[in-house]
Amino acid sequence: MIRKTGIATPIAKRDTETQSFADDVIAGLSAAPKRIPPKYFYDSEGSRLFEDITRTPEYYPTRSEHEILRMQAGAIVQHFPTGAALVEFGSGACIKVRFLLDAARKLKAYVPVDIAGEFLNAEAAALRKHYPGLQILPVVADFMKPFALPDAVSDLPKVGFFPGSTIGNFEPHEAASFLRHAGSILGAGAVMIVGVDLIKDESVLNAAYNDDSGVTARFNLNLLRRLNRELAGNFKLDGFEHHAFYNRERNRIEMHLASRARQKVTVAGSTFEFRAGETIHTENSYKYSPLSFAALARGAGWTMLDRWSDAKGNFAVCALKLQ
Ligand code: SAH
Ligand code: AVI
Repeated sequence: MIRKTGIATPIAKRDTETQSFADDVIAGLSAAPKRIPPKYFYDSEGSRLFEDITRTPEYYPTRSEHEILRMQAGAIVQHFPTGAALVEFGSGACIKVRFLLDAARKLKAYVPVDIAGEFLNAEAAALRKHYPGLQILPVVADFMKPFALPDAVSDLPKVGFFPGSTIGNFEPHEAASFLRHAGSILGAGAVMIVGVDLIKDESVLNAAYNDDSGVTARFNLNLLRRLNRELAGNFKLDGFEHHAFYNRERNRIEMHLASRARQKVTVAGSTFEFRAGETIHTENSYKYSPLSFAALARGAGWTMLDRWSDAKGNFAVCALKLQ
């Protein structure tokens, strides 16, 4: 950061959510290399753009996970206790859960948890029409922080659902702390169903995050729009470009926004200088082997009960049990 503008900030009274967004952005853009946490992709437009990504021909994870859930829903729900509440972390458009809701007739409640509140409430309302007998109790929360489940499910056994390989967007140590935290939210004896993207040919991975239609680039650049709108930023959208590549040493896709020229940008009342080519690191998407994921889960207190893959071996859905 090169200076504080000293303006009594254009965001007259920041609510706590906006304040922690501003704090994270100032801390991330003051760091070297610059970074912003990926959870900030998901304003309503970002959530819609993510859904568009899942429909691109290059983005295989969603199709692979759908194939597994379609073929194996019956086997997966065998692990659910009768009368359980299903708690989904990062539920997005609540599409994948329908495979489980259709197969698990004896669920008492579904609790979708997501940071994108407006999108979550709209998707939960749409789901209620399809499952009139099921209690659908959305919770708007950052799932990395402590949050409470609705009172209506406190006495029910819990099953966690964390699809999409969203776990890959954490650093491995954060993934382990998330799993521990999820265990304490779900309680003793809990089962959790987790989607994990697998290590594979680099050309497949690079294509999935560099689709020809440019949707992933729009998803990445939408973060700058959000910074301009919510934190009084003055990012020029054509001043940055989408970069995504597989880092084979660390088994992760990295997404960045690269500055096309030397420039200064003001956001959240602070000004930051960019060199030409300098990037903001916006996301990691870690890929695991079945063994490396089982080891990570074990270290966080979960035993792998079962695992299913799609026919191409692109993706895995894992059933974990709290030790
Ligand atoms: N589960 C869906 C959506 C995946 S996109 C699928 O598999 O297709 C990732 C989702 O996680 C988004 O809906 C995003 O809003 C949510 N998310 C990301 N970080 C989050 C956080 N820290 N707390 C709560 N939700 C988060
Ligand atoms: C939500 N998450 C698992 C996606 C991923 O693949 O890491 C987000 C995404 N980023 C770019 N394309 C999709």
